[in-house]
Amino acid sequence: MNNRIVTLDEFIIRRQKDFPFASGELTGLLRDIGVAAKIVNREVNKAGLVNILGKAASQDGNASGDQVQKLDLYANDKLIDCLKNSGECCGVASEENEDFIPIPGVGNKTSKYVVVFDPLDGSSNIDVNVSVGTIFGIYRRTSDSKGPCKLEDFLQKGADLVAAGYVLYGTSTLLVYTTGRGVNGFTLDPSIGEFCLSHKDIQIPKSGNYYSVNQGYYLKFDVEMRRYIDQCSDMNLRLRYIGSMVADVHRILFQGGIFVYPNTRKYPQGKLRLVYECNPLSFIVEQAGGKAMTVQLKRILDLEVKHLHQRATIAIGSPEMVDEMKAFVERYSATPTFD
Ligand code: P6P
Repeated sequence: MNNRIVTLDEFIIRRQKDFPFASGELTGLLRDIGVAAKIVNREVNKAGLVNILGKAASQDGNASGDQVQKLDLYANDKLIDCLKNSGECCGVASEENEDFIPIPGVGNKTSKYVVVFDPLDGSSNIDVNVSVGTIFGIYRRTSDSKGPCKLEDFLQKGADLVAAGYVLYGTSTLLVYTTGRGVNGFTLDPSIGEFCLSHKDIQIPKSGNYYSVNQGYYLKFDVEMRRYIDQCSDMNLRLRYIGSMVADVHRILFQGGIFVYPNTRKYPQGKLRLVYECNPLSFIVEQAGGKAMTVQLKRILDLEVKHLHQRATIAIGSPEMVDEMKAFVERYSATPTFD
């Protein structure tokens, strides 16, 4: 077997040939995100040694009301800096910022991409050394390229993503991404400071033995979701829930299973954010052969995006298991559902 090292940079450049009209901007953008991931990884790995653990000074939380961790803000700043310096992106939207951030062009160069990201998803786990992750999505801007980016550039459906990926800071640091031609994974080799191709053409198992849901909210779910979760338990599936969506979905991408975050009284629209959690991860999982829909049976990537921090319910994972969940909702739902 050819075990020659293929770095992320080399792979991205090689894949650029797949896009006959590629001008190299997307390539540059993906490489810059890789650099940001290495910088964030360095701090995540030594978070306990420097004063970036714990809660940030600002007590008012972020746009989603979550308590902000110091490392969240560090990761956010580093991603924004890298994307600003890349010259390949004309704006970013982050979970940590209420509004999008226009990035002025360098010279008379006008970039044609915008980037959405959750800089450090699952950050409540940081202080207890549990895996956290960065999630990103890339859109081609729709606004007039002569001016600054506009809100419309960020409110595109997930189906219009040109690329999406995540970085999982776990026992090793893994970057997984897609540009719509399959999903590939790269493990960071600290000895050479490069992400190296480690998981080529990832395909999600058609079914699996894991289900991932916050069982603590069971009684707060609608009856059809409770019945579906009962069925998972009756089938002796194994419950795995870390409270970090990137880590939970990553397990399912590699080993099969389903991750579900239904609506509850506290989160009637669902808790997870559509723009920078559900859409990018759904693009990746669909590209790997999986499915992702709301628990109201709408395909995640087809959802209208009305505002940056919009929430959604989600059931994502192995195609056969998402279909089973769909069958449950159709059978038990109090109100008939129509496609
Ligand atoms: P709960 C982390 O805050 C996050 O956004 C996702 O990464 C994770 O899946 C979910 O929220 C956990 O939410 O309500 O189960 O603690």
